[in-house]
Amino acid sequence: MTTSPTTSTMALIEGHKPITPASGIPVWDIDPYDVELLRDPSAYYAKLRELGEVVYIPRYSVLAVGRYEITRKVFSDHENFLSSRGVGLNDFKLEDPWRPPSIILEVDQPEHTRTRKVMSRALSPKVVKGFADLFRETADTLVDQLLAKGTIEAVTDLAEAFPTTVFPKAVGMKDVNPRHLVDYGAMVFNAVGPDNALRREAMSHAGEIVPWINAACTRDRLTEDGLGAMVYASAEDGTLTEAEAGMLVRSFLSAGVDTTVTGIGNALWCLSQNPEQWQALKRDPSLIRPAFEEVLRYTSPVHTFGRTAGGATEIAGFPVEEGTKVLCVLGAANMDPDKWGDPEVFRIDRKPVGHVAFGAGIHGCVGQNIARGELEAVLGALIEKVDRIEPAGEAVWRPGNAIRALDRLPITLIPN
Ligand code: OVM
Repeated sequence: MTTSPTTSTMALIEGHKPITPASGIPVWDIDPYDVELLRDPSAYYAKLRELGEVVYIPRYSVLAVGRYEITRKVFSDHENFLSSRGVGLNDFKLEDPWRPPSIILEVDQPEHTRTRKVMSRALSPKVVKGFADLFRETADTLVDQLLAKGTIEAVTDLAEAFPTTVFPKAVGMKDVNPRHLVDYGAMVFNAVGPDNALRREAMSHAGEIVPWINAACTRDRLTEDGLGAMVYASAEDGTLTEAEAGMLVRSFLSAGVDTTVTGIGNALWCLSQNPEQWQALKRDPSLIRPAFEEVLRYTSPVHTFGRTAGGATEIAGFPVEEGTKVLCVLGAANMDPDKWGDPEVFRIDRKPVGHVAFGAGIHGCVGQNIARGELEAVLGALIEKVDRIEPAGEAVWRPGNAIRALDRLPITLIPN
């Protein structure tokens, strides 16, 4: 007897159910996780937007969106497009994820609200303001040291050095290992992609790093005065269990390091490539925050995150079947000329309200205030002490399944 395959017997593609796309959806034979594409995604972004509101990518049997309005709509539609089945290619309903799911990122309503409240209180503007002196003093010291060197490798010397110094202090970590924090970020963000060389290389460190991270999140490894203690205080008042508090501290370590490292590196790249914008920033420090928003729009540190259709739904009028993975290409949306007019121009006074670099909707980055606080400190120290930032060699991008970061950025800092 022959039977048509059912979900339970059918082979999965990258841990999710292969789909039959609705007729009329453009089919695009591309690998969006190809390393060359990831090093320079602009042509991919443009073609993705050009092909249609939504496209089907047979290589991974997924849909993808990249035009601004539809990307924002799908990404923030938490009722139809779930996070609990994973924000990468693996469908957590069909295959066990590589680690216990995050209880804020990888959950839906109503569970999400409870953990989100705890994290947004810990990362509130008021709390972040309390870190302003730590951030600025650290940035001043670091920039002074780097000015003494002159020519630096900005990725390691500044972009990695700053967050791996201040973030563990802000969280109140007793265990310090900058390398492990950076490598864990690489695991977390490459894990949302396919089982390619990038994911495998990142995961090859898991045996050493995962136990270290998990141990660093327990109450006895945290000081009494940091963000970690604030989360554990919610275990005291009955909002969370102690195990859940540990899981939320893990979320700090997952999402708080690689992202800000990338934000700083990308900001230095933008400013070293656009000296007139650097000079404009020096003339008008009130543009520090808008400049960072423009860096986020222009470089989209998190370039792609996914969602999973929880039931039969639609995108732009096309039927979408239950279990469909949808790649939301935030980097493409942030460069959509229909939204931004001249997206290829880096302008620190653009004030790109509505960019999706921090996502959108109920899952929008809960750490965006602290990210802005870190960048304000770094850029503030730089404009005060540095006259010019000059390229000192070739900038090299590092391909990532979710993050677009520099691998090397040689620059020379010329003092005032
Ligand atoms: C988490 C988390 C949150 C945001 C991003 C992220 C994939 C992880 O809660 O672990 O990176």
